[in-house]
Parts: sequence; structure tokens; C-alpha cells
Amino acid sequence: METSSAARAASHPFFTAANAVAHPSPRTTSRFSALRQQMLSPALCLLMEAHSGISAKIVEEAGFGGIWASGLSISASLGLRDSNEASWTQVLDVLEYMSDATTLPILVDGDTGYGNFNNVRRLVKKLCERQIAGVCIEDKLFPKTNSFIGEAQPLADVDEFCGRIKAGKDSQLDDDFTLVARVEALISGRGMEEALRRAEAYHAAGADAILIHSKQNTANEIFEFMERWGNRAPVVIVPTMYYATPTELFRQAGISTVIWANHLMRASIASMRETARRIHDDQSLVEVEGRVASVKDIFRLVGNQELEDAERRYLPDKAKARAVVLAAASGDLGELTRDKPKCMIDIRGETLLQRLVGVLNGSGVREVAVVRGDRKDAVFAKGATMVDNDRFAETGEVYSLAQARATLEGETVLAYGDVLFRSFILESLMGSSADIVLAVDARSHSGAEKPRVRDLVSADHAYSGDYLDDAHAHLFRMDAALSPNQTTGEWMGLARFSALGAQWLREELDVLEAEGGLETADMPALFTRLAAKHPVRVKYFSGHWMDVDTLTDVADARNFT
Ligand code: SPV
Ligand code: MG
Repeated sequence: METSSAARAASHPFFTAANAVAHPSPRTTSRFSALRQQMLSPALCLLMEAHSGISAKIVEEAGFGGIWASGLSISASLGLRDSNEASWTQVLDVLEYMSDATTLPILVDGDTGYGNFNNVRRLVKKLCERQIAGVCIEDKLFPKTNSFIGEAQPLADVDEFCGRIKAGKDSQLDDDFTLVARVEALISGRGMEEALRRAEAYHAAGADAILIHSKQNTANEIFEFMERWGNRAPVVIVPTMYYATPTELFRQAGISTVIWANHLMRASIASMRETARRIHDDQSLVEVEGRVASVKDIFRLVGNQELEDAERRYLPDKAKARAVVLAAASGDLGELTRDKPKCMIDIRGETLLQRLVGVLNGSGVREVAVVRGDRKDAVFAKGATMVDNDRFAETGEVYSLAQARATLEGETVLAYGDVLFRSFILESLMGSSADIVLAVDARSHSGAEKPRVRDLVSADHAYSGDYLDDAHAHLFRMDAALSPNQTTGEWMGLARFSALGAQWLREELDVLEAEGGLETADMPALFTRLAAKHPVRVKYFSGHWMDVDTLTDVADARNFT
């Protein structure tokens, strides 16, 4: 990196815009050469501070070409002082998250190198292994103190520090790794002559660039240094204290790289403090909701979409299962259903329907179609698409199901919109080898006082409760009119069809339609018809579900976590 910036500017064929910024390198370039190219470019290289995986992503998203992994900010993010309280391997762990989170080159603040030449050797090797493009080491003593604390901090012996630089350069695993030597002479009050003497020594020892640090509130001593340095090597600055100096003047002075050193950490402290205070004082989230990043934004930043794509590629078919939720009927729960259907009543801050969709999604069912009818504009759920049965008033639930015919392809779950069940019940159906399987409560017929008894089940095998009884039960009939001694349970309003089962279901809907019975058929009639032609497995459970038919059910549902 031995080029004067004036010469760099003059000789660079692409250097035309007055406010040019070094561009991120194409992805084919290694991160080592990307940083080196940016620092050598006649355009000004701007490095933005980050201290974590997420802040690194935010830097990349903002359009920066490189990251400054600040020692101050990384320590602060761990709740520690900038005094080498975090061990160097703990810093390395943070860097690994940052490096994984972005494609940008990272220049890490290596403090003093964490010891003598030997510590620098190991540090540089480990940084290269993690694709960290460069390190900056400062001519102070371990353990370091932040440059803005106190006066006249002791400096390292020049020859000893040159040894650290040589050891670092000799240990790099990539020719394009960048080692920046940071001169603290101005900060510690040793004057310009000492700063220049040290810069020259560090340059001669092999440093790729010199960081000249200043804590004055103007850039005068930086510009004086630039004049006298004469561009013997690229110069890096950190204008935290002389922040008001126009960036254009840094360009004109021939500075290679500007580090915006700690502003994401400071921004997050201000924002977190304001948010925490507001929630504490209000005991509510209402005021902050619009001011904080959305949960969706978090998902986007951390790349949830990529995981969904990968799941489609790598997970077995289970992840591709779809569901149809029948929620067209109104249901009467008095005041609670005055302006919305039953599936939209609130159960502890979430609608009944949303809870159901959540359980389905949680079991790998990603595509959920909700058939709505009554007051359809009031029916919605995150993560579900809506299908309309506009003839809900004169048709039954099988007609509603037929409106979602397009969803009945491949493995399909079918659920009533007013049921709650524990996820293990759904998972047990999903794990079944049967082509059609119904979740049936073996208790419900036995005297429980329930208004809805329509979905009574008669199977060839009753639930025995016997551990050794593993015989499969199959449906004969589903009907409200079954007598107690015919009844073996109650359907919970939850069924699963394999791809073949879904095909049988579509065929049966077609037959019903051809016979003119589609409009009026109910689910018990449909299952009874299916059971006459195909095996319809009955899987017994005992409780752990509920349907919401009465106000007492609503109260119970609120305790059903
Ligand atoms: C850091 O960001 O940790 C730095 C820059 O070293 S400064 O805090 O200005 O010293
Ligand atoms: Mg630092």
C-alpha cells in the first residue's frame, strides 16, 4: 500500500466523482482483497462501526463497503469496559457472528494486540481463519484504556511495537490481510514530531496503513499530520471528536479511510433507553409499537426467507402439508358475536382462529386456507389465506369445504374454526400412516353435558385404555343420532388426509355434487360416505381439546394455554 493519495487519485481511471466513496468489491473478490482495494482506492473508504451480527447486517444494508469492529462498542455490548475485560477469544466469538452475518470485509479493532508480539501472531492467524480482513493495533500497553479517558496514557516502546507489527505481518494467512498501526502520540500529548517518528517507524516495520488518532474537537492536527506525512502510506482517521469537520476536507487532504467508530452502539443505547423508559412508565406497548422495528423486520434481517426455502428443499413432505379451516358459520355467543363470527372472539389477546392457525403453523402446516362466510370482512388471520363461501346462509360445511377444493392436494389437515387442541394431537395425526385419520375423544360420549353431540363416532374398535391394545380402529359411521352403546367417541373437528386420502376426499365431493347433495351435506355425512368406500382411521385421545360452543367454553378456552 505504498502510494501517495494524490498519485492514487491521478492514476485511477475510475476516480471522477468529487464525493466518491470506495465501492464494495464484487463478491468474487475475497474479503481480504476487498478491504485492501477499498483502502488503496483513491476514493474515500468509509467504515461503519458494528458490534454484533445484527448491527453488521444493518451496516451492510445501509450500503457501506466495510465494517469497523469497534473494541469500545463490542465491550459495551457485553456490558464491559473498553479495558480488555472481554478476553480476545470472546471478541473473536463476536467477530465470527459478525463475519457470518455479512459479506462485508471487517477491519477489527485489535486494541494493543492483547499482549506482546506472540499474542499478535496468534491473533492474526485466528482472524485470517475467520475471514476477518484486517486488524488495527495501537501503540499502547495491555491492558489498554480507551483513548478518550484521562491524559498522557503510557505508550509502547517504538521498537517493541514494531516487533508486534512485524510478527503480525509474518503471521497473516492471506497476502491481502491488512494491518493498520495506530499512533496514539497526539492523544497522549507527545506532540506532532513524536507522531510522525512513530508513523514512520511503523510504516517501515510493515504496517499497511497508519491510523492517526486525535481527541481534539477540530481536525487541525490531523491536517497538519497529513501535510507532513506526505502520503507515505494510507492514513486512517476516527473523527469521533472532530465530527463537525466536513468529510469533503478529509478527501481533499488525501485521507484513505474514515472510521465512524461507535455510532450504532450509541444509537442503540439512546433508542433502547427511551423504549424501556416508555414501557416502564406506561405499562403498555401502545406508544412504542410504531417506533420500534417490527418483528417481521427482524425475520427479514436474519434471513427467515432463506430458511423457509431450505425447508422446502430439505424437509420431508410434512412441511408441505396444507390445511383447510371451516369458519363460515356464525355461531351465537350473544354479545361476543354481535359484530363478528365465533372464530374471531378473543381468547387472551388472540382470536380463536389465530390460535388455531398458530398450532397448525407450529406443526409444519404452512399453507392454511380459512373458509369464511358470515361477516367475512371481520375474518382474518396472520399466516392464512381466506376463501369465501358467499352462500354460507343456505349451504352447509361440506359446501364450504368444496370452496377450498384447490387446497385439497397432497397431505391436508381439516379443522373446524372453533376448536382448540393441544399440538401433540395434530402431530400424532400427522405421524399416522393412515390415508384418512380422525382425532376422536373417547370420553366425550360418556355422559359429558355438551350441547354439540352431532359428531358422534361409531368405530369397529372402542378405546380400551389397555397399554397392550394397539389395534387400529376404523370408522363405521359419524352421526348425531348414534345411541350410547353404538358410540365410541366424539370427533374433535380435526382430521388429516394423506395425498391419497385428499384424492378420495375430492372424488367424494365430486360424487356429492353430481348427486345434488353438496349444498346440504354436513361433515358426519361426508365421513360416513368416505368410510363406506375407504378405511377411515380413528385415533383415540382423552381430552386435551375443546370446542367453543357456549360462554362457559369461552371462559374455559381462556385457561387453555
Ligand atoms: C474503538 O472504536 O474502540 C476505537 C476508536 O478504538 S476510539 O474509541 O475512538 O478509540
Ligand atoms: Mg478501541
